Amino acid sequence: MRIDVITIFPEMFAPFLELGVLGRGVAAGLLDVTVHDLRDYTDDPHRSVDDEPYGGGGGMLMTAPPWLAAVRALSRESKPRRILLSPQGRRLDGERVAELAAESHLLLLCGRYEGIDERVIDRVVDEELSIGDYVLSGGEIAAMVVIESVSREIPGVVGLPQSVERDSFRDGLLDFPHYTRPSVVEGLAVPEVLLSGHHAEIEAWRQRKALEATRRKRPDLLTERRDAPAVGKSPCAGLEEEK
Ligand code: 4GX
Repeated sequence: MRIDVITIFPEMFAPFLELGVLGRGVAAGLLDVTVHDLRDYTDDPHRSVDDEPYGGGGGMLMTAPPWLAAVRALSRESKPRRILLSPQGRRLDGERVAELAAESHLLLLCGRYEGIDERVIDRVVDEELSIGDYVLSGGEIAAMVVIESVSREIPGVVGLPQSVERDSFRDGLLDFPHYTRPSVVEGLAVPEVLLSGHHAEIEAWRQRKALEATRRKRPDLLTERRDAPAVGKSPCAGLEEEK
């Protein structure tokens, strides 16, 4: 997959693209991420990208011409899905992440200031995407969230496929609790079943704990599931009430 990013702060992306799981995926050529400086697409000596809003109101807006030039320049060889990170966008979730991972080319637009001239959205944006209902100072961190979550869906990026399958949300449930050495921490022992070597019992315990955790911490996930079982036949039915 090819991903291009447009930003006035390309330096923000360097360690993010070099380190960890994503760094390995990039180094292995499983995804090809290029970060572009919006100012390279200006044509004035000051390389300016902002101006005052028509109608007043204070703050600054990003002007349209550099964005139009940058997006068109990066859409030459292939037609990318052009995504503006914005609190006005549709909210990102695991389903959208999987859909985006099926694209061959993404172009992520990272705005700053009070936003971008609306005509950029009219002309060269396919969709607006939000990572959540809070306000960031720019789209860069949101773009990193998109890149990291999407890259994990590309085969080979995450080491063991079973790590991806087991992750939270994969089957619509939160993760079960995990334990490693030492076997006792401040008087808290590892649950006996995990030391038993009974793989079927361990699997059943993990499934039950995942359901319990979901019901306690994120009950909305159980009612929102598209394949949610009918009321009364819920996977949580019969679970002991816990504090
Ligand atoms: N999920 N922001 C973008 C500037 C801006 C505003 C409007 C384009 C249009 C955000 C979020 C987010 C803050 C990034 C405002 N650019 N992005 N920025 N939440 O809060 O994605």
